Amino acid sequence: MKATAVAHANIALVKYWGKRDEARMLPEAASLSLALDRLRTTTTVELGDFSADSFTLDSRAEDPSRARALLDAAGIRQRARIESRNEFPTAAGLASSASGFAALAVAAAAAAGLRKTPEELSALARLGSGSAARSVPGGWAVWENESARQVFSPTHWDLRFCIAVCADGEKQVGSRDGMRSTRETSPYHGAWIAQCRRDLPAALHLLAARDLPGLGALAERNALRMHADALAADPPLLYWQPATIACLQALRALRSSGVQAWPTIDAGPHVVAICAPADADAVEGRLRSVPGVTELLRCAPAGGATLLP
Ligand code: 2P0
Repeated sequence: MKATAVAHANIALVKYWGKRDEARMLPEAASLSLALDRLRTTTTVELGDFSADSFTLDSRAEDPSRARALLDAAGIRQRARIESRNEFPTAAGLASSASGFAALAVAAAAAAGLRKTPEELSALARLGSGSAARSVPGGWAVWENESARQVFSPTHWDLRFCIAVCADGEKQVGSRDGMRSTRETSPYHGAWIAQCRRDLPAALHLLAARDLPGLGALAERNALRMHADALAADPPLLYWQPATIACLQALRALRSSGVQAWPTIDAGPHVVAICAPADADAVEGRLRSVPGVTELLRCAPAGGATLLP
């Protein structure tokens, strides 16, 4: 009746920005991501005869309706008491919904005594948040339809992801509304989706070959094209802060001095620099000196969602 699971958020190198089916939470194009060790969420689900569902995130009460939709989809009718803890700054807008819904799916199924395959758990997590589908298998994961699958293990390639936190506070437009508005109003959206379909096979090839300059440059282009699509929405979606652009310039300058590091940016202001472990000190040192960067978080590859004993 009670279970606890841990999951890691992920960063996409080929991003998901647009649904082909909103009700079923299916993406227009496939995406590729890596789970990150320090972006960890622990969620406990207790099922019982409570008067109502409750959901706390870092001890603050939150609306349980998205969690309830996931439980309903799993056939769980009992009321749930859900407690979730993030080991990273949620307020800074790092992608906590991916790790949160992945941990919730795994913990809820276990609490209800349901036997589900990894694919079924990934599909369940997707109903909470699309990117959560990729946090269930963890490692390098591809999500195309109902569920995501791991395509390379976290040990395939020892990389570092240095997250430069570029603003405090929640972002103004959430991903769900942002991608809907972009899909409906951006004249570039068709080109963005077509590009993602070309980027995925190329990225998998570069990933198999552990080609950092190739994959890093692809990830930077993919992220900037996603933002170009969002910038072209009506009303425009501008997720960046001055520090975001300063980080992009800093990484460009680092590369011209021989340090190999490439940026990616989700639907928010933070910059995630991809580099080899040997270069992580130099990358972090440079990003830390950028005005407006408030925090740096160095992450390594992580695995999938797991149940705690
Ligand atoms: C990604 N993002 O691939 C992209 C890149 C943000 C930018 O997945 O509506 O929270 O719950 O499916 O998964 C964030 O979107 O949106 C996201 P919903 P989600 O990581």
